[in-house]
Amino acid sequence: MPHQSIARQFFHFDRWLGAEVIGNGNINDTYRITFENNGNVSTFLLQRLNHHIFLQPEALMENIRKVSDFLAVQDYPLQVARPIPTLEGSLLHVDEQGNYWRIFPFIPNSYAPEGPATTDIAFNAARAYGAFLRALRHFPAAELAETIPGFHDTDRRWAAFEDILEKDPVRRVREYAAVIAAMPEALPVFQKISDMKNSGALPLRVTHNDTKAGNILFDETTHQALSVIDLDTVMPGTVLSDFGDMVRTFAPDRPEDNPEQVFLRPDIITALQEGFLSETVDWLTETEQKHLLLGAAWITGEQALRFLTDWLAGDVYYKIRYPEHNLVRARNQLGLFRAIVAKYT
Ligand code: GN1
Ligand code: MG
Repeated sequence: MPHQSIARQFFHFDRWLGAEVIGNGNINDTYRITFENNGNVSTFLLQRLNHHIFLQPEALMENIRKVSDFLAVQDYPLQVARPIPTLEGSLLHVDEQGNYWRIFPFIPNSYAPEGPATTDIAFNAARAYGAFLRALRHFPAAELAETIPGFHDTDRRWAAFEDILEKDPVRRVREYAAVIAAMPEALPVFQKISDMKNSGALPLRVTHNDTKAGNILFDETTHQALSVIDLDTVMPGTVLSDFGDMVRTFAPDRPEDNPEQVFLRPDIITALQEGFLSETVDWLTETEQKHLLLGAAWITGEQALRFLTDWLAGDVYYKIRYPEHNLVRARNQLGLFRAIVAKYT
């Protein structure tokens, strides 16, 4: 019973009631665990942090601790799921295999809107992510470790792509030449973003960096946003990518791994803009506000590049559920990228 013995590093309890897999993250493994103590049943979220991707688990947890503590004393309308320490006071338990485990409170009666959401949900999600950024705008960014160096640096990601093309470790380059040939379509967008970052036109702020639809919890009954979750990549960045990842995941009419052609839903984009700006219009610069949709093109092109790179690398980063999963994702994101560029840039 590995999950039980891990849970016992964090809590004393009389009776173990079980663990079940929840969510569909591409990186970490997440379980809902339940146990009973003195007749009371408790539920928590247990997660194995992927330390092959997050190379400094302790620094990552320190980031989450600092950000959660900070949010707790801000005028911030959402719940904060603060990590729960082990009985020894550490935010991580390392098991005998060298896996890193952590526990968060479980937010009951909630759901994450994976798959096409309504305009109401999109508006509320964008407002919640906006409130998150607003609450963090005076957080001392220098106190945060970079949990994945160059996470949204497309110059670096492009170099990694070229490196894989050259090494061709699983011999996929020749067969997939057509999709590879489409990738440079994203370069002008990447270049614009890099230029704006380098010239200082985009202020460096504390951002979430993974603002997908699945990282926000809604109340099952009221359908109001409850909590922004997954703080693993909170670090200095630009708000363009946070707005962009919302467009990438809320606006399409199908999920990122659907093999059919993707269509954009313009009413969702409008709802995202309205929700986001309702929390940010008074403190974002004009340049930031003007380029939010360039952020959508950027982050979608980057996601296509990341999936394609992983496909060509032999599926070493994202979890896959079938052999061509990363290829399907890459094609889907390329289609979405084209749709965004055609209509919004
Ligand atoms: C990963 O694991 P998850 O679903 O939270 C990835 C994001 C991608 C996303 C694509 C650390 O997020 O950057 O946008 O998959 N997280 C990391 O679905 O790489
Ligand atoms: Mg994540």
